[in-house]
Amino acid sequence: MATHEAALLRHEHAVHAPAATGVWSWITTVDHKRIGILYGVTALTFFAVGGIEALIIRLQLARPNSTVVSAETFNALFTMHGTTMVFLAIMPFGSAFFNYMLPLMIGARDVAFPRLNALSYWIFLLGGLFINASFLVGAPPDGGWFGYTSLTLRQYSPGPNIDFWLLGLQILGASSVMAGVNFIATILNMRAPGLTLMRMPVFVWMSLVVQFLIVLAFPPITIGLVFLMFDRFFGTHFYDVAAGGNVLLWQHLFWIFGHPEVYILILPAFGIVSEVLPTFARKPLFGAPVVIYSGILIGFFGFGVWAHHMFAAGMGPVADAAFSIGTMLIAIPTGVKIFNWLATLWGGSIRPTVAFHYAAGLVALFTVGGLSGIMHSSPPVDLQQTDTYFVVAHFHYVLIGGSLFGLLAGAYYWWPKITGRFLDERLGRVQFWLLVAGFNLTFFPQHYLGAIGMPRRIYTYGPGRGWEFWNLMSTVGAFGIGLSVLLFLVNAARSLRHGALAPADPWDGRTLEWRTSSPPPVHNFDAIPPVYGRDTFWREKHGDSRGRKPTPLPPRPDPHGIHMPAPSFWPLVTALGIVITAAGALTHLAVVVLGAVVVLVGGWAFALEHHRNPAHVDQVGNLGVDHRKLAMWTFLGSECFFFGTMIATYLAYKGHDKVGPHPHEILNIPLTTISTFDLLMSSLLMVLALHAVQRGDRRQARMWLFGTAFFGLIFLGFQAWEFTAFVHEGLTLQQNLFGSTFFVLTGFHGGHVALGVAMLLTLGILDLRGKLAVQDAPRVEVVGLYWHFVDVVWIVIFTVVYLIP
Ligand code: HAS
Ligand code: CU
Repeated sequence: MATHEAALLRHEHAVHAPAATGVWSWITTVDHKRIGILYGVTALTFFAVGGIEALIIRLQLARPNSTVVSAETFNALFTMHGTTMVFLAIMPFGSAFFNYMLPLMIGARDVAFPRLNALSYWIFLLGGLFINASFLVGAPPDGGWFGYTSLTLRQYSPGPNIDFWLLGLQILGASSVMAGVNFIATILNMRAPGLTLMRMPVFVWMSLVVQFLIVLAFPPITIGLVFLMFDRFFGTHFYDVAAGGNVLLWQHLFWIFGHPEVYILILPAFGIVSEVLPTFARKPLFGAPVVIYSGILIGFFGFGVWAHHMFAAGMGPVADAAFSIGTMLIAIPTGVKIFNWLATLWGGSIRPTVAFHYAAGLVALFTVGGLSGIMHSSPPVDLQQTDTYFVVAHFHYVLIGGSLFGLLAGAYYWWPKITGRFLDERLGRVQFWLLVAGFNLTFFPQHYLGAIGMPRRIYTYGPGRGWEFWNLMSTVGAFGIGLSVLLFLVNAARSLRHGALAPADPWDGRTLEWRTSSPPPVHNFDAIPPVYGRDTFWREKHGDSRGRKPTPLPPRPDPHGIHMPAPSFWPLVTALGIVITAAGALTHLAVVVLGAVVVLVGGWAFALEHHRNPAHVDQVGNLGVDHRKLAMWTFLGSECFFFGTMIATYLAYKGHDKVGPHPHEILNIPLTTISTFDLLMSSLLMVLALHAVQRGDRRQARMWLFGTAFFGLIFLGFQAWEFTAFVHEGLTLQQNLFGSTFFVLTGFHGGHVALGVAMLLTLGILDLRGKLAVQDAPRVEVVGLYWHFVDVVWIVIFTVVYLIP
């Protein structure tokens, strides 16, 4: 143990080393605060891009028969506007606050996996640039942010436009899931002493719910995109009606993601409002536990209502009724929050700062959008409203009036903490009212336009339908929004130079981030402040409802001293590899191979570096488990949804083939039984390997680790053999639905086995180099968890595909 810690000290930055500066320090940073700033700046930049797209859309629609842009360009504009705003602006704007604030608010020094955190950021940035690079080659995505098939299939969208979109979204999804796993481990496991779950600030809670939504909702859309990719690149039939496919499959997969996504977009804002309103009303949040529970409920219900986006698709009365009721139920936990916020304001002594204005603005404007959502929840009403501007009005009220207002409240609230300077309150107030005016002028008339029949996604309209005036007003309002955003940028730039200096606790705050300097030091807190109730900091300053002040507990110094992780450029290299691979898919196979090599090298360096340089001396956190195990469990939850979606598709398509060969004609059950047995045995070897590492028996550890990998390779050999045999018998990816679903499902499983083998070999090599000691057992355990999981998935696949006739 002693040598292990000495190694740590050698490789990690001493805390009081001066913070590095310059571009290189930002490229290699693993500091959650810097990564948060990177997310924020990137989100603002993409927000400006999406905003310019919106203004061109509004210019085109300002007058009838306008020719500002062509119909094709218009399609690209609304597609890229929606995609950019959702994935590249609002979501990462939330990530900026997760990154910067969550560790501070729970009294941690960083996130659980700082390097993984950097990797998430670089993948996000490069993925966003990748999608936008489509403009440079004149092929921007143009199938809508929802990318409905069949329109997005190769026959109807032959160019690379949709390819940019579907590859870009997969890249962004990977980034989000990694970040989600990281934050779940951080929040659950790295809380300050005494910070029990129910004492966590509501922003932390809402962020936690969001991370679960991300980890569980991204797999279905990823599968949808994988199917689309295979249909477009390899001629499979997932969305091919002529081959027996179902055109609604895409809509289901997209909206199973899409609806939780809207709560991913709104819950961070709800969390921010729950911090800002109590602070500026000088009262505790009314019914804080209820606000937390209702956030969790929104997360749960959010998974059960997706088909309200499909009422017009003809799902039948039973499905319509079920999804309609589910959708209406969501109003209850949401309404609970609204009333709790109002009750918080009731009788408070309010300080109307700009942050407060934005929070209060959310309460009013989000409710308008929420209520129109409830109107769509009734199928007959929705049939009138769907695909009209009424829906456009709905989602801009919730997204701007809700998400953006909440995020701006957070920006004004936390700016002094992040920069050490205040934003100008006077300018902020002008900016606020301009946004309120511009926003309502833009979107309130769209309710009316939709109600009198103006469809969404049309590039122009003829005169004389009564649409001219309100469209013009809407465009005027949009420029008001643009001006307001510009004023925010001016305010930010001025503050960075001349803003008044902010103290540690400028707003008389209640949560832990206000206990450290503004901006905080690299290591966040000199000593982690203890917590003994909700709003501890506030009660220390002002006493409880009877004015009794608790005696502050002394902060507990870190038992091992403070160690911060060292910077690394491997995250950027790995992310580059991913994007090179995607670029290869659009150009040349050689580029794909190059990208894959870069990913492998980056990932490999990442793994070895991680071994030399663990971020935390003590990785066992509040839940009593190692961070890495917690993260792996979370990831496997995500994987369950991944494989679950694929297996469900296989079942849904079973027996729908128009041409043979059929499964029972060619599946070789005896052979697969043997390979299944082989994989099961490998799990046994994995158990032996772990025990050997835990005992410190290096010889045995090596034997069982390589043995497990070897059994995995045998399984892959069987699979390769089986695939070749099928191709000989006439079953290919392109042959029929069975071919498409079979090869993609078992192929992805095989890919997982291959990844597992790679991890096992890495462990084996570490062992050979004498770097797999007893205290590294959790690493082996984590790989073991993955390995067993992949085996269990195979049992399910074997049963479903081979055994059930
Ligand atoms: Fe939505 C479409 C229903 C919340 C975003 N939504 C969209 C789209 C987006 C979006 C982007 O049922 C368009 C996607 C596309 O491109 O096609 N939405 C709801 C409902 C809620 C809701 C019921 N949406 C959001 C949030 C979003 C968002 C949050 C992002 C941030 N939405 C729909 C439906 C569609 C839809 C259909 C499909 C339309 C179509 O045809 O395409 C709820 O979460 C809202 C709950 C909030 C409130 C306000 C506060 C509650 C109070 C309590 C009392 C009120 C009660 C209701 C009890 C309700 C104050 C009484 C009922 C009355 C009518 C008075
Ligand atoms: Cu929805």
